[in-house]
Amino acid sequence: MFDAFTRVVSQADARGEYLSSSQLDALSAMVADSNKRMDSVNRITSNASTIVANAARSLFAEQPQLITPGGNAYTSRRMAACLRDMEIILRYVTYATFSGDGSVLDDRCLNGLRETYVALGVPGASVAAGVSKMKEAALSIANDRNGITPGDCSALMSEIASYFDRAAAAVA
Ligand code: PEB
Repeated sequence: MFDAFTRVVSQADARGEYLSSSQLDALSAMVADSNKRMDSVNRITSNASTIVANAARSLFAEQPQLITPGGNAYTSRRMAACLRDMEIILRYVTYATFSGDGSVLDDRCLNGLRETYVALGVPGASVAAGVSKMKEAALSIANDRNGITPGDCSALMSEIASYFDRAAAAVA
């Protein structure tokens, strides 16, 4: 599990080199913009249950076969497992965002998840659709211009989007 700093250190060490000035510049820019990162993580974290509930509601409205008999989210046990899975994925996206690196998401959440879903008969494409709904909701909350000092958050928003996309692609 890496963060933006340890990843660069590990790459430099593998080559037996000092950190390059471009690596230092990139990390320095990340530190300079770190309040944006913390605010985004805080906003997504504090709205997590809304993000999960709305994404799930919208997923089941679009794919009602999931919640009818025979559907993979039918029975409250499976519904609970589904909401829990979405919450777990969102939680790891917030860890990746905080660390500035996707390896925590890969190593601790996505690795083997597709195989788990295949074994359980959980439709991966439906999970991916749910993740993409969480992405839209999380980005609109993180990128809300109200109540903050306005600034350019485009790079951070595409980074956050990329973690959701990575999760969706891992199970689709
Ligand atoms: C992954 N999900 C399920 C299980 C596991 C995971 C290991 C089996 C054990 C259990 O039921 O608890 N666990 C989860 C995860 C991590 C982890 C991400 C990462 C660290 O440890 N069903 C649907 C929707 C979708 C869904 C499409 C979006 O119809 C999910 C939600 N996951 C779902 C369901 C089950 C499940 C289990 C319904 C239960 C399946 C079953 O028991 O039949």
